[in-house]
Amino acid sequence: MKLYYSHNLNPRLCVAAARYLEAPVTYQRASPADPANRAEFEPLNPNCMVPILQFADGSTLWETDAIVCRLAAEVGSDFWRIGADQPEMIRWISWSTMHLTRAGDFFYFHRLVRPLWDPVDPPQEDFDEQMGDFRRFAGILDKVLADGREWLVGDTVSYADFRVGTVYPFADKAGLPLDEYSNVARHVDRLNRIDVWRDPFAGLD
Ligand SMILES: N[C@@H](CCC(=O)N[C@@H](CS)C(=O)NCC(=O)O)C(=O)O
Repeated sequence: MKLYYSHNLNPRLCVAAARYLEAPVTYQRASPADPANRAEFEPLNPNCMVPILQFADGSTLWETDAIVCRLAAEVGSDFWRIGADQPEMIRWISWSTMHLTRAGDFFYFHRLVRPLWDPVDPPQEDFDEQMGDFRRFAGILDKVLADGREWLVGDTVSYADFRVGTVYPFADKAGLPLDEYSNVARHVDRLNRIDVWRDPFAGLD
């Protein structure tokens, strides 16, 4: 299997998870957003985005969560929870996507990505509104983690932690005030103790 990736938000998460799982994939750096590469990537993923997992027969699976689900099944890991813990993990995946990461992604995009080609910021009110959302959801996560738990689902790290942590590695550069939420900051530290989370691209392009 081949995993196409870039260094951006979701592919970073996917590469970290694949490496954590020690999944049997080869890694291929890609720039699907480059107009010159559209014809190559549109058949692989109609969204023209990475990550993309390609199988030996040429077929593909796209979307980070689906790829991690597939790779965890491949290696038989409970990093992707099954059974009674699965709804709880799905809850955090959904919550991250719809709430914390959605608000954080606004800052990731407008502070790190969009300025590469467009210098014009959206109105300040947009930043204020998104920061209000980000703080609200970071506060909710902080309260959940205040019970002293190390990980979000059970006693070991799961994909719930990786998904909720999607924007953590970019927080400083994106100006996300995670360090003001002490329990979230501890979650950030715990994830950073995992080598492949801290540096998923070690040895890769
Ligand atoms: N919902 C998709 C989102 C994928 C996505 O947004 N990919 C972006 C990076 S975060 C992308 O391919 N951008 C072009 C690039 O990185 O070259 C997923 O979770 O995998």
